[in-house]
Amino acid sequence: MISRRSLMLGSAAAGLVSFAPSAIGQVPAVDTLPASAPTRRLSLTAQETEAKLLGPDKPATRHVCAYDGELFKIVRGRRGTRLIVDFENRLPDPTTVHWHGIRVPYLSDGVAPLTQDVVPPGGRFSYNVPLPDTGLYFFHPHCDETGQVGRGLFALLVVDDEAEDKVRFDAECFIVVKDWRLGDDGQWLEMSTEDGAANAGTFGNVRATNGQTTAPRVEAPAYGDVRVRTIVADATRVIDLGCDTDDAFMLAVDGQALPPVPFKALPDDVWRMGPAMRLDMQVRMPGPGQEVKIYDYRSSEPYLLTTLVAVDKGKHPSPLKAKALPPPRVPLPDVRKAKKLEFLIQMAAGPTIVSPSLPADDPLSKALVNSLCVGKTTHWAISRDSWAAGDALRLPPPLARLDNGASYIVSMTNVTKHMHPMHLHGHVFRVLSHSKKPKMPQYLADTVIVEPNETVDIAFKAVSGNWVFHCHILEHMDTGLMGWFKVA
Ligand SMILES: [Cu+2]
Repeated sequence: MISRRSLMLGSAAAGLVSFAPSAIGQVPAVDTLPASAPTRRLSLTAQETEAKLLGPDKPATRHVCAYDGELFKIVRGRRGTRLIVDFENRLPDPTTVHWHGIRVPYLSDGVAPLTQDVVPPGGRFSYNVPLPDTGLYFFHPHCDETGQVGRGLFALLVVDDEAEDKVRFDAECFIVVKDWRLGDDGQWLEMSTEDGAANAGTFGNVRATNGQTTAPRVEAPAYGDVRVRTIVADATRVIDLGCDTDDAFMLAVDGQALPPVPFKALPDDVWRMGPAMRLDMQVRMPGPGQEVKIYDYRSSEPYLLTTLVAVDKGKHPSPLKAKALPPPRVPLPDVRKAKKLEFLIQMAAGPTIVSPSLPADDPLSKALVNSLCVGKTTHWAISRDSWAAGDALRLPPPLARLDNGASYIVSMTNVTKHMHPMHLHGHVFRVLSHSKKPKMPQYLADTVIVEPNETVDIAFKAVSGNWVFHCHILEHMDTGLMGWFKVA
């Protein structure tokens, strides 16, 4: 398989496309752990493999992408430790690694060209990944993300710590929502379509949980409490997560604990999750032989994600009690002193897109994005500015220049017909309000859905770095729905 990108990489290597992140203007990088923090070295490769994605008796799929050749890999680390990740790209295409939701120094954020150049085939890059916060995270490429994540390139990163260990669960269960785009012959279909990119995204035609086309059945102790940890790793799909028992609580959003919320207290008894969003929940198991079913209720027919099967492990019925996780340790914004920035999420309107002009000596006015990591066309914009795409390879100016340590409210209004899960790199933000959902609990997150005709306000304490802010429906990002903040 020779892709457009590998052909283009030939030109890049020949110097026809040249760009170094240094031209953007580097700012001080902030490390979120002390230099004395214990360090663990981790080798990581991105590589191709084969897998039977359609089922055991169906043809195997070639050119599956996976870290260390292992689909749905789970990496676990202790809070307060630092991972030094020696990454090697064994794919035939350039790539990078982005540590989603982890507060890394921005030079390890994995965004070409803002924080690093692409890692070419055969290339290496060392990432400094401090783990200052517990929770469920993941990592994935930030170059040709639609194609590479679409073919399986991501892994879960679970950060545990002693305070959390004390909140004992009887079992832990992971639900990874990730569909495939495959023909009957088991080979990949085109990951992106023009129609999808300009609308809700291109959906997978084979639904799967943890890579399996039939919902996993997971045994758990009868009368026990299961920690169910769900992530939407799909590029497109938005789910309404819920279950068929009232004995369930929401414990953490995007890894950040909140006071437990009973599912039955949520609007429609579900939690809406778009691409990249995570949820930790507690489910109380019924008696031996009985089941709890976890569904995506957004499908026309509820789609079964996982069945928990209660097995007798000698536990007896006990009063239901929510298991609160230790509170988050992320820096919180001072909302009263925060400066408010307002943005529109909109369709790109071709020639009407204008960028504020920059002084001619500003390096940004010359900065070009490496064409390897951008989409073919532009459909979307943030306040009239689109990320580079197609032949328009100029890096847009920052959405705003922010001060390190200052608090900001970012108010996003979605004037499109589609929802957009917006992700801010390098920060965990407080979700202040959803204009269409006044009864939402208070929570922290790194990705938040903005519904059509909705305004969502988030607040955060800015950390020095060049940080992108984008829609996590990957085709929307590839076709313009990305901007960046310069924090210095
Ligand atoms: Cu979007």
